[in-house]
Amino acid sequence: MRSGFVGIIGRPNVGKSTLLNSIIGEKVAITSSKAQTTRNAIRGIYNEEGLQIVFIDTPGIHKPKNALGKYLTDTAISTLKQVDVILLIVDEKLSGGPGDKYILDLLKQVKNTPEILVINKIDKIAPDEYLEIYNEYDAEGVFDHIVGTSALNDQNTDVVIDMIKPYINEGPQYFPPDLYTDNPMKFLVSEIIREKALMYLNDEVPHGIAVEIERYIEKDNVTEIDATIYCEKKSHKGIIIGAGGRKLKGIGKAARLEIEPLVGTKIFLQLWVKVKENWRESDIMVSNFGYKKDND
Ligand SMILES: Nc1nc2c(ncn2[C@@H]2O[C@H](COP(=O)(O)OP(=O)(O)OP(=O)(O)O)[C@@H](O)[C@H]2O)c(=O)[nH]1
Ligand SMILES: [Mg+2]
Repeated sequence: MRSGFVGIIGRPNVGKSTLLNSIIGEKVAITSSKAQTTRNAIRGIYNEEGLQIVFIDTPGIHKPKNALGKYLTDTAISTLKQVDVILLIVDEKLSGGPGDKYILDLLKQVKNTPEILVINKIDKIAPDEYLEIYNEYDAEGVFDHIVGTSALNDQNTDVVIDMIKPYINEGPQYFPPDLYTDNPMKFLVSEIIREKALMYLNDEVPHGIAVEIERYIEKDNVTEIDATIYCEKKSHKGIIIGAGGRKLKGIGKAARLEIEPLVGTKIFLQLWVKVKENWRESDIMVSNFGYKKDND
């Protein structure tokens, strides 16, 4: 048996979670067009006969503006030390910004761990633009391999797996071979609700959203779920609920349609919206929402 861990890191919104889902072939992590979607280290398990690779998707590394942002970036950075292979994901934009430089400096400090650069969203660029990005990163002398992907179209993500395989050494089978994530169902449900809320919301509201499952009761043919969507301002609450409650209903319906096949029963989903003023600024509130280190 060979097994190992692979960390997926990069700036927000480059497609890390989309790549994880494409590699695993299941929706493990939620994705959205808004930056800072992922908030926890999310494990997706790739299984093959005699081989198990645990991929760890991480929050986008950015310059933190609040307690939540600090937690997100810390989570991503701490993953670097725990893995056998590091994937740095970048997208089609040419770098040069301080965010990228910061991440490259972090990678240069990591010794003895193979590092693979994934240039994602190649569906959006021409070959010569790809080459420019390739050369820019290649010149850093950090990466063992560089590969272009379109995670959204499942293009070349199998090549990423093939590049990783030679670095996976003998090891235990960490999880049963039919498991593709070890995240509990309740967590997946709360994430799906958050994803649908992100989908329906614009501007400054999404970043201040958190979802808490208040009640989760499994009956024979139905699962009853009560969840609260938290936001940071009273005005945001109104936006989430929408005129005549229509937006909240839409969020609930979209979430239910995705949760039902996952849970395998009918879902009775009730959503509430509550305000927790500026919760992202407070270490305590951030950790109360479950954004805390495993050993805290
Ligand atoms: N065109 C295109 N869009 C992509 C591709 N991969 C991801 N996206 C889109 O990019 C956006 C961000 O994707 P995510 O997977 O949520 O990005 P992330 O890096 O996990 O973002 P954070 O969790 O916020 O750090 C979504 O709208 C995706 O649909 C791709 O290969 N091509
Ligand atoms: Mg993500």
